[in-house]
This record gives sequence, C-alpha cells and structure tokens, in this order.
Amino acid sequence: MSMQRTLVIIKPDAVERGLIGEIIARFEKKGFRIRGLKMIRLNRELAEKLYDIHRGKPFFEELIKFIMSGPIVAMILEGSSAIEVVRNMIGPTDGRKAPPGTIRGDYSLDIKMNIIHAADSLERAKYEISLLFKEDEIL
Ligand code: FUP
Repeated sequence: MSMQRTLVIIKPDAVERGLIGEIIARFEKKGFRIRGLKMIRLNRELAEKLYDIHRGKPFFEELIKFIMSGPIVAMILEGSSAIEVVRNMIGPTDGRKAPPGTIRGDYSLDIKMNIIHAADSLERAKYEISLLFKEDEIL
C-alpha cells in the first residue's frame, strides 16, 4: 500500500446545494490528509485542460459549461492508495446508478450534475494537481 496524492473537485452543484462540509467530512473521517484546499471558479482554459481527455465527445461542451457555472472546491487528498480509495468512495459516474453509500449514490440523480470529480490514475492526479495548485499552495 503506497501513499498517494489525488485531486478531488466538489462541483458547482454540490457547492450550490451546501454539501461542501459533508463531502470534506467523509474524506477526513476516512483518514485522508488534506494537503491543499481552495474555492475557485474555473475559466474556460482551465476547464478544457481539466477535461482534455473528453474533447470531441458529445457531452464535452455541456460538461465545460457546467464546471464553469459556479464556484468549485478543489482539494488534494493524501493517504494510502488514495486514488483507488477515493474513486471507490465517489462511485460510478451516473448518480442514478451509483450505489447508496457512495458520494454520488447518496447525493446525485444525474450523470452531468454528479457532485464530485476525482482523478482516476497516478498520471492524471499529477496532471490535475499541477493544473489547479501552485507548489506553495501544497502543504
Ligand atoms: P468520472 O471519471 O466518473 O467523473 O466520469 P468520466 O471521466 O467518464 O466523465 C467525466 C464527466 O463527464 C462526468 F463526471 C460527467 C460528464 N459526463 C456526461 O455529462 N455525460 C456522459 O455521458 C458521460 C460523462
């Protein structure tokens, strides 16, 4: 079991619905250390870089508009096997299919407005962390 850092984004729907605290609490209770935390609003350039792998897909433009539609909370979580454990905690993409007990399963009924994003590999985690955090914002 290796220590890893991953990038999580609480999306505009969750911020609007007042779920920031509940979501962060789940990760803290699980045992993750928060190494970086900020509320920001993504511009188009950053949003397109975050979702570069989805460029050209039918839902790309809607996804970009949604992630830019309001403030988000970005955080770096550190812990044992963080990437896989956090992905399991957030659940499958579609909130309707995500099992109860997962964050999407408990708070979302939608595939686009699905509350939360988390990096899905070590390579993506590194890329997404470098996109959203400067060196001196990581503690
Ligand atoms: P995930 O890794 O679970 O966040 O899901 P994907 O990387 O497959 O998709 C990224 C985001 O695109 C999802 F969070 C929501 C959005 N999406 C849609 O809006 N429609 C789709 O059909 C698939 C994904």
